This record gives sequence, structure tokens and C-alpha cells, in this order.
Amino acid sequence: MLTESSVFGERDDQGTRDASVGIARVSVADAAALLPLRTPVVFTDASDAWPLHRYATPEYFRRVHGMHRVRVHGQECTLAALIERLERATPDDPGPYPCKFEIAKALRGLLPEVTPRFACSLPDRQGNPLIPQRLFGAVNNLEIFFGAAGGRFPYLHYDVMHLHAWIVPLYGAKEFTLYAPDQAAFLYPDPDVPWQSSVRNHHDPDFVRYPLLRNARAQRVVLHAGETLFLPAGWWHTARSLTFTISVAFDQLGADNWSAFVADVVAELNRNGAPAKARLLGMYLRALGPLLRACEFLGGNRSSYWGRR
Ligand SMILES: O=C(O)CCC(=O)C(=O)O
Ligand SMILES: [Fe+2]
Repeated sequence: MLTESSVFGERDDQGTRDASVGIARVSVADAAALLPLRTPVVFTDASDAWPLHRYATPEYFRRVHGMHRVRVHGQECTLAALIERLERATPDDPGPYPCKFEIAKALRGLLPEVTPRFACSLPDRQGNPLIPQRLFGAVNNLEIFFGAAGGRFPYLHYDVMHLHAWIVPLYGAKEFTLYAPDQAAFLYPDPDVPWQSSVRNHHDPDFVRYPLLRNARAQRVVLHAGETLFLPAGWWHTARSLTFTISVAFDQLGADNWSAFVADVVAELNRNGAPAKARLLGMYLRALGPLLRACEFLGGNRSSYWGRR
């Protein structure tokens, strides 16, 4: 049974602008009650289902996957060399962040170690063949992040196309700063990239240049190894690594963020000067919504395996 104190456990005291409302920390057994509230939730045990949960250490990645070649900021190296570089990093010189890779491409052998997809993150429509897959060209299906203490996510954003975000630090600790969708008016969304803030250096912002930012109500939460952060569509966020971290992240498209997704697809096509395409695709996707809902009612879009994207 959920009570307010069991749900809102953590009070955050970092920084003066934080709202004092904690983020719920719960078991996946409570997911069905909490996810429809469309508020961030930390699941303490979702990743227990993944074998990797038990041994996701830098040593494991160096030993078992270290020979894989990865590309970071345009430079290619082995994963072992990257890990060694991040281990030498200091908070003042944290090295690149995030070093993120699509698992199916860079570390394919890892897929069974991060399977099944959590039941509470289903249904997911992204892999449905009725949706043009090129819409997800810029979205990693399932990604792994490496970072050192002091590594900071480069921009404040919500996940593109209003996808729900699931972020799972499996090693180390990471601090997230979150803003509800209704705080957007204080966050200076970039008109050309509306899911990103145009605030530069947002971890230590210039309030003279961005005065509205003072009014934004932030929530901070520190995630520890094995915990999972669910961020509903449209929640602005950024992160910084407090230690060496290894995390896995993925997105979700369901019935509840479908309209926002369609609106973003249409808006992007209009911004790119393709209004006819925007109208047609918008009509198609809007008509598809009820069909996908019916298919989900019958158990569709519920694969526990990561699709091929
Ligand atoms: O874990 C992080 O550094 C943030 C990841 C994130 O928000 C993203 O990749 O969209
Ligand atoms: Fe994100």
C-alpha cells in the first residue's frame, strides 16, 4: 500500500531554487498506480530483471567488451581505452560526457544482458511497423552511457518528440535536475529545437542573461546504481555524473504521449518547409492512434525484446 511518506521519501536540499517535493521511490509492483500520474518516479527494483544489474562495473566492461571500437566526439578508440581515460578523469577535468552508444550497434553482445525490457515500460509503439521508422532516425533505441565524476549533460531538454524517458544508472551515482512541463516559460526553449533550452552553461547559468530562469522550480534527485528514473513526456531534465557512471537509457511511446508525439512530428515537418507532408502524415498518425490502442488492448506492442532499430 502506498503512503505519502513511502512514496515521497527523498527531500532535496541542494540549491535554493529546488521545490521541496521529493520524487517517489517505489517498487515496480506500484508502477500501475503511479505511472498514470505522469510525474517522475524512481523505481528501486526495475533493473533487477537484467543480468547486467549484478556486474555492471568498469572492470567488467574493460574485460568483456573492452576490445569494441567506439567513437567519442569524433575520435575512435577501444571501449577499454575510453574507460581508462574516464577513470583517470577528475571532477575539474571530467573528460567527455555523455559517452553514449546504441547498444545494438556498438555492443551488440550486451543485448541479452539488458533484456527483458521492463514490463512497466510497455506498451511501446516505436517499433510498430505501421509507424514510419524514419521518424525515429535521431533516437537511439537502447543506449549505454559512460561518464566520469563531474561529467555534465550538455543541454537542458525533454526527450525529443515527447517520448517518455527511462534512465537506469547501473554503476555509480548521478544527479538529475528536473522541471515540470509547465516550467517551460522560464527555460528559454530554443525556437528551432523546441525540446532543448537555449540556456548556455545551464549547470551554472548566467541569471542576468536568463532572468526568467530564477522563477523555474527545479527538483533534484540523485540516482544510485540499480535505480531507474521514469521521466514522463515533456519533463525537462539534465544530469551530472557524481562518480564514474555506467547507465542504460531508452524511450517509450504509448497511448498517453501519442498526441504530443504526432504534434511534434507535424511541427518539425512544418519547420522544415514541408507543410503538405506534415498535413498528410499528421492525418495518418492521428487515424492510427485508435487502431494502435485497440491492438494494445489485445496485447500488442508488448515485446520484451529490444526491436531492431
Ligand atoms: O543520464 C544522463 O546523463 C541524461 C540522459 C538524457 O537525458 C538523454 O540522453 O536524453
Ligand atoms: Fe533526456
